Amino acid sequence: MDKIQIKNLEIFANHGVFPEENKLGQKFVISATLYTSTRKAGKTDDLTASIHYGEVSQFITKFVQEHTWKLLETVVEQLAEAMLLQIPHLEKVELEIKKPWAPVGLPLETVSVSIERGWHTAYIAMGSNMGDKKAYLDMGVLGMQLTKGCIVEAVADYLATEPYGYTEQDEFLNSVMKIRTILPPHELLDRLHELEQEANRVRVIHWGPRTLDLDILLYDDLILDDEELHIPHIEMHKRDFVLIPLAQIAPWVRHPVYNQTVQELLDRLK
Ligand code: PH2
Ligand code: MG
Ligand code: MG
Repeated sequence: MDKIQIKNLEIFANHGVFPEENKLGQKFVISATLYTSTRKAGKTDDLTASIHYGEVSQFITKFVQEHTWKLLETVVEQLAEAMLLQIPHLEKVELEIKKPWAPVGLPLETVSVSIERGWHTAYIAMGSNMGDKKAYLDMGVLGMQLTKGCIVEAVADYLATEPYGYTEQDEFLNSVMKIRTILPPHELLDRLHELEQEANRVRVIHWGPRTLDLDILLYDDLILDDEELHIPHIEMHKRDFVLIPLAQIAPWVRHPVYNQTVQELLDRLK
């Protein structure tokens, strides 16, 4: 992706673990790489189609001066989040913060912390088979819309489906939403669990009746497997109640393990 770079922006601020650092202040040096498509601005010569590096430099300076944190880690984490939330067209940012006067008492040049943060695209499956099912799916969508760092970009039509797996239960209402998020996978999962709790979900039988079930299907083209999370969702290619709504909003999206599009997976299941 194209990038715009700001190198070695000097800012006098008060971050540090020692109280003297907070009181006296010192020099911080920040470099930022802004990932964005410069194509449109490059063809039209229109600054509003790109990112104004002057304004970003002002933004960084103001932000770093108006807070006081102990750790460089916190400064760059908070700064990256604020930049991604507030700067239009910014897809990803790399930040480095250096402290040339770090009170280490040894002849070093600088200490620094560097991170990379960005926006991701995820698809979330929704299911409900208790109470006012439509209202529960609506709660899932609204809950995501109200989550900081999450934007709901599309919601598939709600679909009534027969229970799959454990069949002695009421029929489901299912859907899938497409979101943009700056949350990493496990933080997104925690947020989905909170929304399930807010919908009064009680886990009784595995795969049993539920007010609201929210599952991560895909997260960019990430493949991740650990105790808590499997991405892509392990069963998604076998479930028409997932593939039908997903194919409505993202037929061309490719499953990173099976290397087939959602439409191909659905056609194969039929
Ligand atoms: N979810 C399950 C198990 N079975 N069947 C349908 N039709 N829809 C679901 O969302 C569903 C299911 C476990 O998450
Ligand atoms: Mg599920
Ligand atoms: Mg679930």
